[in-house]
Amino acid sequence: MPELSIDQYSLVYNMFSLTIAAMFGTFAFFVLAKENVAQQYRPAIICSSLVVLIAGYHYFRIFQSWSEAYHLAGGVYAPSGEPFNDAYRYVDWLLTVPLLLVELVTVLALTKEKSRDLLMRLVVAAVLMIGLGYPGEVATSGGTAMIFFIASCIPFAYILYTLWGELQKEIESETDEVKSLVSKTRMVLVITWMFYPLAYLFNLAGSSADGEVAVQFGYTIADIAAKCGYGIMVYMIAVAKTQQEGGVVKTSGKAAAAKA
Ligand SMILES: *C/C=C(C)/C=C/C=C(C)/C=C/C1=C(C)CCCC1(C)C
Repeated sequence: MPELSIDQYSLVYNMFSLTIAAMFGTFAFFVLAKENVAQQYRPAIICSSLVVLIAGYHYFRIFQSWSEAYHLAGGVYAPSGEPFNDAYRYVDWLLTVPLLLVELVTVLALTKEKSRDLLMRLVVAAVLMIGLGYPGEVATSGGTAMIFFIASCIPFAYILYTLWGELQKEIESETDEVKSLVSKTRMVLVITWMFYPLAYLFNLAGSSADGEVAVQFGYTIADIAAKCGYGIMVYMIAVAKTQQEGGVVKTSGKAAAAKA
């Protein structure tokens, strides 16, 4: 681990802190706003809230690990000898990446068979992508890291292909508003997800102080966009579909009694 200046160390420290706030803030939003969408879209919002809760917890641990990995000595942050635990990220991805795909498919409320089939394949591909990435991340040889990188890119490409090719057919019958929201959400997914393999390659090139800071900074931005931002877009799809279908049917005790 490279030695860091006070500014470099603090930048990463503050970004981790910001990410914890963003994840838990978005969690509260999803919990409170769930009532604004119709029943059939709530599972998607529940998935979104799980994603940011799980990521918020992991960022808390990453933040602690970062604090313990460095100590201030003579005006610079030197490695304390305690390793910075990057495995939290992979554990986080293993749980949150499949859930992010579930969010998008469930908010569309496709037929049961179609969504089960799509989800099955997307979740398996997501687990393979992360599972194959990890041995490469911890490999000591560049050759091994490269082999696992390529292996992990295969399910990654499959996920992108499935979201564009197959999901496109499924949303043909939606209104223009929903179609455009789904396209934008997918766009956010691709742009933010691209960052992770790029950071992986960047790490392979060796770690300098600037490189380490850039990667950690980039991860936090990508995570906030891919989890909080994307989750809010999924929520917007749910709201649009709810409104088209006549809004949330609010039955107060009295109204329900009158109906019965
Ligand atoms: C919230 C966390 C997200 C959206 C994480 C996404 C992670 C990826 C898309 C990772 C992909 C990888 C490759 C395609 C190849 C190299 C190994 C990985 C795991 C970094």
